[in-house]
Amino acid sequence: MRIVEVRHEQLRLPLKSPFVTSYGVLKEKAFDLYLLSDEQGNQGIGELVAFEVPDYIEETLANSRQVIRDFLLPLLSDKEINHPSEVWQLFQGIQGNYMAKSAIETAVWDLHAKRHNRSLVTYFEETRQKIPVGVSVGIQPTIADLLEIVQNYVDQGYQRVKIKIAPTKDYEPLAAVRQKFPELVLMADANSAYSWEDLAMLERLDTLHLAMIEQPFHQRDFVHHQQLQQRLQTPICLDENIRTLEDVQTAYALGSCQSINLKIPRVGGITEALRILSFCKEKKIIVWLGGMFESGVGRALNLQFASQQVFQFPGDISGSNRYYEADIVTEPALVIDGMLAVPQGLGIGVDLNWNNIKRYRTFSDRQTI
Ligand code: OSB
Ligand code: MG
Repeated sequence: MRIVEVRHEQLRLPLKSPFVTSYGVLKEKAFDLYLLSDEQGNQGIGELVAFEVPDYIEETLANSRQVIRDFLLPLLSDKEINHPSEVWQLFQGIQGNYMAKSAIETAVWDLHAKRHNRSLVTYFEETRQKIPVGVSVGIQPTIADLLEIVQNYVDQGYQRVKIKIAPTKDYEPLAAVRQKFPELVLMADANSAYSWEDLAMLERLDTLHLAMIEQPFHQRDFVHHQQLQQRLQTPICLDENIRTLEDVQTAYALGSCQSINLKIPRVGGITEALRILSFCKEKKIIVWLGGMFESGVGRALNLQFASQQVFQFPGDISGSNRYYEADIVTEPALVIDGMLAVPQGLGIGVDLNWNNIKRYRTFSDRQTI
């Protein structure tokens, strides 16, 4: 198979409500789609999820676009690709830029599956048709607001609730949620907002029976996560620290965490995500699938990948209506009894809603490669 044409769509979807984390406020999600065509006219789609501001990790939407245009697409030009994992190999000479690589690599997986009349799940082991889902709740102005929002998600059937924390918005809101929902599978995500000086607060969180505490310290810091894990009963989960299998191996060797938030785009695509998954299985590391406010395209990909049995802990894949009024696929993901169904069609299993793409599009072009 050869990639002969690339269509690039830039979009901007308004969020239903602003999402507040320790690093900032998100009001709308800008993202791009890359539609790759082969010489037979089959088409695969990948979503570029990088944020406009380099606050979560260092990549931005603008620099990912540039890396895709100037370095990644030229590497595909005139190449015969027999299996999508070969793209991972082709991209090895380009350092970092995981989200850029993932946008293209996942499009090739979708394309390969469609070309061979397969659903993406057929490339994975031990898959399920429905997966249990969780939700990530941003920092709220008041504890009353937070309790109301959590109640709302619990009523909708979400099986796990993650709450964003930041200094001064941590123990009290979490304790209030725990008191009102004693049995809830509850966790906190700090997005790197703390340092070792905050040990006393983190030890107080340890009394709340949290399922895990996600990324308390800096995204390059394996050492203090290890020292913290030694002092806490609550499992530490790493998100921003993990870009490659080698990062997971480092965390495992040191004992920096007991759990990994795996995001396909943060590790450069499906091939690397599969390598990480098999290491986690072997070492019995709790692994769950995170999210990046994906549109229906990235969400469909996440659903295909999360269909694997190894994902027992409900991740951050929520119903489309948790994020957006309207989505850009014809059948947006809908939570029923705390579960999302894995789309059944070929490839990632969803079709684009072109009316909505036109409505939210900010730029579009196509090139032959
Ligand atoms: O830290 O997991 C995170 C969203 C964007 C960037 C980073 C994170 C998140 C979330 C929400 O927590 C995940 C989602 O619901 O898509
Ligand atoms: Mg996180």
